[in-house]
Amino acid sequence: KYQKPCILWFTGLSGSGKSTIANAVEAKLHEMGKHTYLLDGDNIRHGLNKDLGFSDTDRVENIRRIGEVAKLFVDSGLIVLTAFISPFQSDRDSVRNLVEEGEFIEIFIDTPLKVCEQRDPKGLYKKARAGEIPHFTGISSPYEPPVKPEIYIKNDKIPLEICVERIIDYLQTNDYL
Ligand code: GGZ
Repeated sequence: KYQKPCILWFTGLSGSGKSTIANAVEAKLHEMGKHTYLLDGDNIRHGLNKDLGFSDTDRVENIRRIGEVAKLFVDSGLIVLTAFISPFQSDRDSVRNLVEEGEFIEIFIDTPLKVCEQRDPKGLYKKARAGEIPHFTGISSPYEPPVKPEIYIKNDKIPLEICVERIIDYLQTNDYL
C-alpha cells in the first residue's frame, strides 16, 4: 500500500496528550495497513538517551539524536511518530532541516498548562511546584510554542477520535497516504 515516509513530530507540554494521540494515530495507521514506528520516552530516554537529563543542553542533544534516528527510519520507508516535549523551536527546526521538504510534520498539541497541571497523571507538576524537580517544563523551564505548525490541535476539549481524524485527514489531503 502507498505511503510517503515522513515524521509526525508531536510537541507540547508534559501531560498535554502527545503520547496518547500519537499512539491512537499509530493504531489507526496500522488498521489502514501502513508501516510506522513510534519514538517516545519509553524507548529513547530509557535506552539511547539514558545518559541525558533535563538541562537545556541535554534537551538539545535529546532532540538532536531523536531527529537523526527518525531520519534513518524515514530513509527505511516508515511513517515515524515522535512524542517528546521538544520545547525549543530551534531544535524542532533543526530536525525539519535534516530531512527533505515535506517530510517533517510539526503537530502542536496545545493543552493549557492549567489543564496539564490539573491532570498531572504522574504527580510531576505537584513535585515541580514543590521544587522537587528542577527545570520542569512550564514551571521552571520554558516551552516555546511552534510558530507555524503543520497541524494545530487545541486539546482541552476535543475527543481523542477527532484529534486522530484531523491528523489522518491532513495526511490524506497532502498525499502521504
Ligand atoms: C519536563 C520531565 C522532567 C522535566 C522528567 N521537565 O509526562 P512525562 O514525564 O511522561 O513526560 C515528561 C518527559 C519529558 O521528556 P522529553 O524527552 O519529552 O523532554 S524534552 O523533549 O524536553 O527533552 C515527564 C518527564 O520526562 N520529565 N523530568 N524536568 N519533563
